[in-house]
Amino acid sequence: MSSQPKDLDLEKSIQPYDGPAGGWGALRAVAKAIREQMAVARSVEALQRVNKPLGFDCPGCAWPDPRHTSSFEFCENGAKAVTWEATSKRTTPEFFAQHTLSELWEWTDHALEDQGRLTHPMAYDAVQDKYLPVSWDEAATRIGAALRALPEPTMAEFYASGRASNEAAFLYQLFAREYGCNNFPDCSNMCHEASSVGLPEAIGVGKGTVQLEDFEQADAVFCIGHNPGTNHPRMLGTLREVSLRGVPIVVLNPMPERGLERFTSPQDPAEMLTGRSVPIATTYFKPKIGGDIATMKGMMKWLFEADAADLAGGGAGLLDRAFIAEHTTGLEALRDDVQATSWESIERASGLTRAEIEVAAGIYAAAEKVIFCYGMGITQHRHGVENVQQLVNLLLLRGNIGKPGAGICPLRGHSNVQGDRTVGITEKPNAALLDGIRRVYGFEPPSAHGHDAVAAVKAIGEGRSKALLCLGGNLAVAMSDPQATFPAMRQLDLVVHVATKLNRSHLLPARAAFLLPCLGRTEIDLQAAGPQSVTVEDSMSMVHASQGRLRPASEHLRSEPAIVALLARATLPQSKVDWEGLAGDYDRIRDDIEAVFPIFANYNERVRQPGGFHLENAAALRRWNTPDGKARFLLARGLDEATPATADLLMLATVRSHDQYNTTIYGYNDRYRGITGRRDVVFVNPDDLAGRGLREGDRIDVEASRVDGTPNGRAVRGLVAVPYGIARGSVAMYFPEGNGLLALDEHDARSGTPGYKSIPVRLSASSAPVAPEA
Ligand SMILES: Nc1nc2c(c(=O)[nH]1)N[C@H]1C(S)=C(S)[C@@H](COP(=O)(O)OP(=O)(O)OC[C@H]3O[C@@H](n4cnc5c(=O)[nH]c(N)nc54)[C@H](O)[C@@H]3O)O[C@H]1N2
Ligand SMILES: Nc1nc2c(c(=O)[nH]1)N[C@H]1C(S)=C(S)[C@@H](COP(=O)(O)OP(=O)(O)OC[C@H]3O[C@@H](n4cnc5c(=O)[nH]c(N)nc54)[C@H](O)[C@@H]3O)O[C@H]1N2
Ligand SMILES: [Mo]
Repeated sequence: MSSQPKDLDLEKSIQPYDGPAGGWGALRAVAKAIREQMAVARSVEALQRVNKPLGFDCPGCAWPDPRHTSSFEFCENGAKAVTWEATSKRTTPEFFAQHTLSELWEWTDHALEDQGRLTHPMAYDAVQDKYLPVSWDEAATRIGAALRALPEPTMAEFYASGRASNEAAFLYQLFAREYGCNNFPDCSNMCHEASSVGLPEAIGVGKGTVQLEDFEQADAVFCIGHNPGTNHPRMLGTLREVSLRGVPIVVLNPMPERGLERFTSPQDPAEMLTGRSVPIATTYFKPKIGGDIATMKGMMKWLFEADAADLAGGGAGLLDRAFIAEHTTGLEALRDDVQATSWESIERASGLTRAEIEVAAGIYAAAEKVIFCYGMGITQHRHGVENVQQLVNLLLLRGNIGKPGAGICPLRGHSNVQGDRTVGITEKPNAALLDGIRRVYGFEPPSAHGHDAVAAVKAIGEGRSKALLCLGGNLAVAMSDPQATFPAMRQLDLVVHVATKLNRSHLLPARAAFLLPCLGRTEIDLQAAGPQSVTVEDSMSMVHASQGRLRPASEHLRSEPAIVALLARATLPQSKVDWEGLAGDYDRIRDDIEAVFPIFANYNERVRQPGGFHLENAAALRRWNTPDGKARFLLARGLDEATPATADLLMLATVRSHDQYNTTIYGYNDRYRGITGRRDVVFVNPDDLAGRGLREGDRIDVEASRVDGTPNGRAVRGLVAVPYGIARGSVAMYFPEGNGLLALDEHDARSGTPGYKSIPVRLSASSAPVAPEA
């Protein structure tokens, strides 16, 4: 799987990292990525075009750009994402002729993708156990026939990963809906679904309410459960500015993350030459994994107490009473819940002391305008929705939503995951979406709710779904429970992958399997009407154009919109949609998006302005699209999802290394955490390690439990113990290696998000033999 190929010298592979984030280490890493992946000229051309007005949108993350007009903003992991896509390496029909799928299965995830870009449409041949070349037309004809042959359209699943453009995603959902189903498992179901469910209930929109400019006005910023040094590196530039203004940045994260501690900006020649760095966090608290509800309740408890004391002393109080009265409901129930929660239980569940929580709350209360940023450390829990809603509660108490310099800022993952949702990738279509489709296309879209990612994999496993189409991604590896997911995929009648590179999901063939290679963001997309741009929406609802400039990796590649249109035509001979016309001219797709979603008024015109345009966000304007028209304080019962039932249980989170993009493993280093050349590690607090009689470098077994402490039958064995400054009671290992610890039904009850960051585990000396040197 994705562990490094051979056993390594411990001392060389585990060494604390003393430097700042960014700096020369980042430049060296980019030089290495270029050297390994591509000709220098091609890479210079590619990197010069990233996030420019006439360039392409960086596939690295969804952090916005200062108006998309600045000169090249250096970002190590963005550069890695670009070179990985624009690589000179190719995965050709000759490659597939040489390797059976069973053989490729033994390769690492890194090695599979490192073969380079897919060049030809391929179809699986079960007799030879190989992918063989197929023409586009034949592939489409066979796929269309297989889809039409299903007894019910609801037996097909339409997966999407968040890199697809608005145009591709819109056509994809249109295809699925005209075909007759709402089964849209997508990567957000494993990512920010807790935000998509939790935020609308509280504030009426499922997105963040801040824009980049708000960071210039905020007077406190909280970074909760996200690691920008690795996952949103351009955000460090913003946080650096905030820090230089003397504004407090409070971090709540069980792990020390270097990017949140200090940063040397590669954009700043003086810092680069002198080696100076800018401190990021003014205060860094390390709650336990899963301790966020308790931390938020503790901060609210202090706030209510300090508010009462201030009122008693003749002050105006610390709550924003005018805002609360005019805009919210539910305050009394929240206050009762928080007051009924003891400090002792808050300390136990959060892993923080009362004094620490009071410091955090004091900084919060002293600031007029506060932004809360958060990531997977909040959402990927069994109580992800409640986590998100407690953050909102705390913000609402001081009117920190819908005013300049304040708000909630979920850090989205894939570069267009938010846009895909906006244009209709959802298993629960609302009336407006269905009306829009009816009005514009004249067919009756299905209204029954479809499957999210967990439900889709379950349906596949139980034989209720028989076809799976994947617009990008690596569903089988990204999903929890490979023991259940991998065999399920092999039972399908049809699987279709639209992809840029080979990954493990492609090696789980169904009765019929197709691998369809597509253009990437960096490449010229030529259609009937000429070269096309696509559009994407970033984490802050800015929509802008992206146009590739590189020669495509192969002449056989097609664009995602063109592939979706081809499959739709082959599947729906009576279609009411002019697929060919739409795919030939993306302006027409945008006209249709605008017709279905009025929020995109004047889409083509507005997206041609440099920097694009902002999609209106009602909550940011203090218009609350909730049933009672108010922002709502919402309760979370209890304090954390899984106070481990027995003392020997620890809580494990799976996290990303610095050298990966989700299931794409660029390499085996995790520079800021001091790991070189390996991924088979588990980060443990030194006291927790010693308490089990274990030491640095020991091989240990990680056995997973259900929340009640009974084993769930899943384990990862033989990991190397790394003593680390992580909160007590908490351990971390890498994703996807840790996915085997989590059963499919261990997810947030409300949003279906797998509990990737709340896995109760026991650690013990390993019984597994150490893998021999390769
Ligand atoms: N280079 C690179 N960029 C990426 C990605 C990538 O893989 N590589 N992935 C993209 C995607 S799809 C996404 S969703 C984002 C992910 O970006 P992040 O949200 O930063 O993702 P993670 O690495 O999963 O780490 C989350 C952080 O949560 C902390 N954490 C774990 N458990 C808890 C907890 O219980 N409470 C709190 N407060 N913190 C906790 C961890 O210590 C870690 O620092 O990044 C996007 N950008
Ligand atoms: N244990 C654990 N599991 C997790 C997570 C975690 O933190 N812990 N995080 C979850 C999260 S936040 C997410 S978002 C999911 C990610 O799940 P996915 O989005 O399904 O996975 P990726 O690894 O991003 O997909 C990588 C593949 O996308 C394809 N690809 C790349 N670029 C393009 C393109 O432009 N077009 C097309 N068609 N294909 C392309 C390539 O073939 C590549 O192999 O994983 C989730 N799984
Ligand atoms: Mo994500």
